[in-house]
Amino acid sequence: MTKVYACFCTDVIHEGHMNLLQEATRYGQVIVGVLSDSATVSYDRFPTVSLEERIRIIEETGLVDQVIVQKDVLYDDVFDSIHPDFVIHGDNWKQGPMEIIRKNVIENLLRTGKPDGLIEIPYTYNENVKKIDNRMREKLAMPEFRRGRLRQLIHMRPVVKALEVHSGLTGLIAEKTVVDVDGRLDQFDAMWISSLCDSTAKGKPDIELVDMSSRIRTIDDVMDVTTKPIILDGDTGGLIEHFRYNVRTLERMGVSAVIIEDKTGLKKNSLFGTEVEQTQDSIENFTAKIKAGKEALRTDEFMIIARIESLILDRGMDDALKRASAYVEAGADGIMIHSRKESADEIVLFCNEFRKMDRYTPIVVVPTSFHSITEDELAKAGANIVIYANQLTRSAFPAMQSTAISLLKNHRALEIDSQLMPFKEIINLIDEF
Ligand code: SPV
Ligand code: MG
Repeated sequence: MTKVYACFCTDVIHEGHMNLLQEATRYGQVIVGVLSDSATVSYDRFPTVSLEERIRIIEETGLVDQVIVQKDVLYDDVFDSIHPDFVIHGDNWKQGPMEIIRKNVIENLLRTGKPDGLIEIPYTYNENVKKIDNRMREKLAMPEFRRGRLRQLIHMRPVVKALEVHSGLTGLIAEKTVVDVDGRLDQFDAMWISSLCDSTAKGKPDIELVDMSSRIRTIDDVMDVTTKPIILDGDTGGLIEHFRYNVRTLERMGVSAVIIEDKTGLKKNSLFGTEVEQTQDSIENFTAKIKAGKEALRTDEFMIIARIESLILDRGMDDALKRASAYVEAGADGIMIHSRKESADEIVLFCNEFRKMDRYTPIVVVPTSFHSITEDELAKAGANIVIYANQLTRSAFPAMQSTAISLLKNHRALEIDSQLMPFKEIINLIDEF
């Protein structure tokens, strides 16, 4: 019998899906592939219901002969296993990132001798569908749904990629940027609220001067318009007595992790290294801080990640590894190892050595100065989270400065205009409810 195939990555069935399935039944036996969790996360948003539930809602439409799990956003495996005669999809995939999926389907249809096998039907996007879409996004943004997702992503992604954000707008860039590279779709998994960039955005130095109330304000701005998990750069974590309260607040807000660094006294940014005076905390005090934070938690979702500054402060690999063991022993849910060398050698060595003693505790790295190593190479070394900690701020600042210079030099806006994004495009980023 003729087979018609459709891939679904939805958590809710609406009239648009029903129309598509009705149409599919006209062509033959209907097979639906429900996109797996990890494939969904790689190109769309995090599912709000389980894979089993997503399969169940498709079966309940009564219009489908068979449901399978599609493990990749591209259709090669589907063609090899199911041999569909037709693929049906809404015409919304003709533009934007989904274009490469459409191209992949067309290539597969040609490869399997079905050049007329593509059925595209007008995509349904009315007020009701928009409302359902918004509701799913709002659910993902709720603290109880957002908080645990970092832990989940660590198991679902080869490496979790976090982008620095310090405002609603930068949050939207992290949330919505999707690219196709070499025929695959990719996007950021999480957001990093950097102390350096949050301070810089306020024109202040990165010395814990921007206090927790202000950092919370930034988190709130970001949370208001995004759904992805948030990792907060918690500086030194401050006094143990304060850290307890702050952990409780962050957990309640739906932040997924806080990373605290083992420094004490006046904190300076790590990229200054030993050029400025910086004091590393004692293992004893820092482990007490980790323990106090862990005791304050009310869920097992929130992560307290301990950041080791031994390589930054030229204290050596042995010191870094000794601290890593002590911090994990104290309850740290992850280890961040930092370096300001251009070569990633010491980071890779740390990861390799740490993995010999600990196979599972997540490792976080921040490839700012060792920027030529790729995410794949870091993942192979044993890293689980890669944070792009300041690149958005460093690209925005020179762009804004050159605009200011051009306006002053030319006494008008004409000369710079071709470099500027039309406001309409910026507005498109912003959701209206
Ligand atoms: C930050 O982004 O504020 C960090 C990472 O702490 S670094 O600037 O590299 O120290
Ligand atoms: Mg910082």
